[in-house]
Amino acid sequence: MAFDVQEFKKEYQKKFEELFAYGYEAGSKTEQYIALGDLVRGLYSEDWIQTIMEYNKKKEKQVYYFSMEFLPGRMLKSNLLNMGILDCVKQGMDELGLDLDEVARAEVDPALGNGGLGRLASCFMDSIASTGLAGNGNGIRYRYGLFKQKFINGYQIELPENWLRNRNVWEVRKENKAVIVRFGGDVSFTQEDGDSRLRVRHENTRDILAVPYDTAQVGYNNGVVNNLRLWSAEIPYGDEARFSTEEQREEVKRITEVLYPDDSNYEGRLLRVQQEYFFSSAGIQSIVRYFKRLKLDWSLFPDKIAIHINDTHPTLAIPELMRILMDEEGLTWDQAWEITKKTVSYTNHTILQEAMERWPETMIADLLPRIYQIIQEINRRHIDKKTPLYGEELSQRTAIIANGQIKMANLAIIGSHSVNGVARLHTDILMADTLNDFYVMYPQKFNNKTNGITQRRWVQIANENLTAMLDETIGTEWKSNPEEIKILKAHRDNKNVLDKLEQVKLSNKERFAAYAKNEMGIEIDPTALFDVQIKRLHAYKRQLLNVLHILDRYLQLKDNPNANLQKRVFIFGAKAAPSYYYAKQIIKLINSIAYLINNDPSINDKIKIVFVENYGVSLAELIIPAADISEQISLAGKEASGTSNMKLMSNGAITMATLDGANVEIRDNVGEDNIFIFGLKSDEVQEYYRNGVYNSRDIYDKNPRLKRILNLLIDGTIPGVETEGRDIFDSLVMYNDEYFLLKDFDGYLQAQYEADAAFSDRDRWNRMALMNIASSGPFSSDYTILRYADEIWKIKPQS
Ligand code: 6GP
Repeated sequence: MAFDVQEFKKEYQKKFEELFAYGYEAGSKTEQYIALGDLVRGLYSEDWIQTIMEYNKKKEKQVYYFSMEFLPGRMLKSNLLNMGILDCVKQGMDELGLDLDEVARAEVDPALGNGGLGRLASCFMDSIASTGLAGNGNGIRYRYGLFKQKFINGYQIELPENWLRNRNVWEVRKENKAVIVRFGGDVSFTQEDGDSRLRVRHENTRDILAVPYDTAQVGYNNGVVNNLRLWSAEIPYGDEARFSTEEQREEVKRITEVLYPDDSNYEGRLLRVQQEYFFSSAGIQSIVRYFKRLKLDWSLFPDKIAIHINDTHPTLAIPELMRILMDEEGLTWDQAWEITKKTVSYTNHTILQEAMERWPETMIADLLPRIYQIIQEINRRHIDKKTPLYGEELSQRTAIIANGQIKMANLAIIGSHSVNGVARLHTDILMADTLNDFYVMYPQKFNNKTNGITQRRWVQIANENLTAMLDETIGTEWKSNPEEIKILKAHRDNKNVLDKLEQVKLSNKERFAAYAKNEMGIEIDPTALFDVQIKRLHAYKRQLLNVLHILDRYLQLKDNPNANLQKRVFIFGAKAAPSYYYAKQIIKLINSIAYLINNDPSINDKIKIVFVENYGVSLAELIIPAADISEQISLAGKEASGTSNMKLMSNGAITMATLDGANVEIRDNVGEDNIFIFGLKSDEVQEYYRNGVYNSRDIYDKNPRLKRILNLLIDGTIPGVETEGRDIFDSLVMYNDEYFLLKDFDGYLQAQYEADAAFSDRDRWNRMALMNIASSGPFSSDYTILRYADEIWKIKPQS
């Protein structure tokens, strides 16, 4: 985008005065940010309109990415970067006496997702626009995002996150595109004289208005501006009388009021299914409305539209599309079914049973009577068709409805043409185990799409120092073609380059150290090894294994204050689901250990623990560039992919990993010498589960070193964790350690010692970091998205 600094300064001053009626110098940071955001939105608006018009004119096939969660992070700098005006605006702001970074921090980070799944959706939106694909997002405009986390006395406290408090400059309310979503009511069938068709009558429904708020998704230097559409629930115009009591009005608003704060445990709540149907139905209605404008035969629907459902949360899009095609557009069951299956594709993000969505049949029957009938019919036909082919038993195991429950994954698989996992190992487990019954029936539906991340946000924006160093060393091609970063490998033995890399890392660590000091009052040494574990708190992710390692070091230093141990800073960021009691106990434990160790003078700063509050996208951007070690230590087979592993690698952290999720592929790319691998493998874990011979109590009894560490949890050494320490001890020792921490402990320690040794050899470590950066290109979400486009959605980048 052509733009010069002088012009920008003039425009900015004008915009500010227009909005606030005084000079920008006197404005607050928030006002200065709003003026800039407003200006930027104006700058891409023409491309936005143009992009959509082009798609319509060319009747381009478009993909609609349905996701209950999006975690975009702050959008200002990302938009400026993608528009190609970041440097210009930075300079202009500077000349106006403003610091762009400071102004950018006034943007509230929209936390409309829980973790990996939501952030993946946002990386994908960026990559879809940046690779020039015709794609749209479809989701929910939650009034409150994921809770804000505070620690009080070491315990997690959840506060509401009112992210819209200062106005959202990026969204555009599109009242004229609103649709009605209907709940409840009575379904009957009528047949007019001379009409061969049975007509569906759906009356006495509770009607809710779905109003879309659109946000531009700006592509990287390509003029493409796609759309992310988030729906908000409102009372239909002119229908106020039917919602006369406060209670009734609240009920409507409640649908899009708050994001469910759990990403691993599924709760069958009525409000959640209302949310799911609400945005699925609104999205499908707006797609059908668009398709009808093209004036094409219905059979061409799958040639113009691809609908992707991100996990099972939007699965009701399947029966909803069936309903509209049959009840409203008059297609037959067979026609509608053919279209639906060819249009929809589904990604699975977890094999954890507790995360698999199931709804009570009665709930769906009451809330969505017509949808319920359609699901029943899909199920009936499925069983009828498959029983003769696969026998009663297998067919029944794949039923959508069983024991009074509706299984959403089964509906998603049966009603779509593609089912993908998110890393090679994960997909293998789906096919061989979790979804094996379906794999037997539909082998051609299954495929893998290993996750990716956008280096635009995670390197270019988060790590400006590294970006500058890369540009200087290998040129700028890597920015538009991430694979090209592999050229860096040629410099692996160049001492000058390795030293520069070390400097970059050090300055990022200094930046984080300043944050720790100012925000948390913790002093850390930027030359220490920064050991980072940032992700949701969950037992399978094994933050506790990290804790056991810290306690081992603590004991060594207590025994011998001069023990020759690498100085380390352990950095944690993690939210626990509010109802996940055990995860919250682990948070309390880590905070208590941090208090104990950080304040113990005999430890002499050889261990510091920093548990940041309210971890999210913005904090990730601060922590990831500062990391030396990336902890990816989930029990093998449990983490579907992981994506922080990719972000950390791209920033030169060395992965400490089990062979789980995408770690396996990271190892393949980076090579054994540039990663630390330990622990049980997925098939070994499976074997233990099958034969049931694991006995953690036995390990505790026979391993004195581990026993001594575990006893710290219950002997009063750690202050204030009487209950937590006991419960956690019991889970590991008495209740047989579900996630095999004790089994993997020795291997983990060994790997950590190797890391210490490697870190003390500066050239060796820097070379490892370089090799990680140089091998990270294939994990760009641009490539992931191009594979989705080519193999699942059948759409091509625009020229
Ligand atoms: C997560 C997986 O746990 C993580 O391994 C993966 O990288 C990420 O999805 C993106 O694919 N799953 C979820 O966040 C989730 O809610 C239902 O699954």
